[in-house]
Amino acid sequence: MEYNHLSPLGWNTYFENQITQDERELIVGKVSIENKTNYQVLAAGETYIAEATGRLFYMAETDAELPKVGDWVLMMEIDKGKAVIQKVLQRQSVISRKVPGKKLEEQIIATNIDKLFIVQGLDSNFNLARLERYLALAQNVEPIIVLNKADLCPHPEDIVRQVKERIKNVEIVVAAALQNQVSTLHPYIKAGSTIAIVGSSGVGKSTIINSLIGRPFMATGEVRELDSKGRHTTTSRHLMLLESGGVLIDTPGMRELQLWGDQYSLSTSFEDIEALSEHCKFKNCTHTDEKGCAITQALDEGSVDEAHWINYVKMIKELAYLETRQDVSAMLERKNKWKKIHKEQRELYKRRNI
Ligand SMILES: Nc1nc2c(ncn2[C@@H]2O[C@H](COP(=O)(O)OP(=O)(O)O)[C@@H](O)[C@H]2O)c(=O)[nH]1
Ligand SMILES: [Mg+2]
Ligand SMILES: [Zn+2]
Repeated sequence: MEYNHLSPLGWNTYFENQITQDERELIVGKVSIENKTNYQVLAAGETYIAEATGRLFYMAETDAELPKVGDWVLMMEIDKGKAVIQKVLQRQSVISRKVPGKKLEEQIIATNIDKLFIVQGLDSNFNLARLERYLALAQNVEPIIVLNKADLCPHPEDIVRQVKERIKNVEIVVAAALQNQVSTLHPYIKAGSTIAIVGSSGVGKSTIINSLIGRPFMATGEVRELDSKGRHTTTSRHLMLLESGGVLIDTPGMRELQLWGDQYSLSTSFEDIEALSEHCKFKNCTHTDEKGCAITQALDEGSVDEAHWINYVKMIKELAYLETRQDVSAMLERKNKWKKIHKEQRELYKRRNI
């Protein structure tokens, strides 16, 4: 099978190298929608409705191992436009959170992402602590903060300055999607590169996508889907290929974003604090009331923002709790091991500026 035609969807040698000789007969596709019982999969010039094989379900230790939007899968055609998914190729990146509620399980938001648009509204929705939390999603992925609804804010530049003071080294753009002012996003959208869009419900994710596509493609506004018991259901994620090149993934608004990861997830939002923590007297310092804590000292001196520190301590606690749970800790270890293997490759991609 020739794979070149898959490159607009983000196909590369990392995936191609995973295909064995025997598997070359199978159809390669990218999961674009996850429905309750099946998937929509984009392949060369054809869209399939596919189910996962029983074997795939049986072999999966956790839900995270089943096909997710963004995954490259190997399929066998069973009828015109119908297929069964036999294998999920190893992912290059994953963005995930803890499932809402008490259960300690990973919920995958999207896979094989290159960039992440983290959207907030420049209205009452704007919240720095929430931005820091969303940035923890961006593992192996380049985050871009998108401040939307600029039309509702008299001085967006003041807010941009506030963000820059607290979050270093992350790009920030301003948009007004309802007015079709999204050109600040264009430089990030490239053929063969996949961008997921995340943010709370109502910040304008779907409006941004419609404006980028140039027509009303996604439903916008108050689209709250309720199941028969009146609970909010997870609306499916949508992956779409832009005519101009580039792949976008719309994700349902998240009411709560609980972390799924290890301390490594905090390095983007809290680079400054993590650097200081190397000077704490105790290795296991909690940065709250220990003597010789470099962070609380910086706090006293006013060189670290108090709200920034409070959010850091809160998120560290949340992650530490996950790591004390043995079953979870094993899963995180697997995620981590995989992360190390691909770190080098990611750096290569960054240099190539994909
Ligand atoms: N004033 C203003 N409203 C916007 C803008 N972008 C989106 N909206 C509105 O915000 C509401 C939620 O937008 P939607 O795209 O559905 O948000 P989503 O839940 O993040 O997908 C809709 O009523 C949009 O018309 C914007 O730039 N300015
Ligand atoms: Mg939406
Ligand atoms: Zn400390």
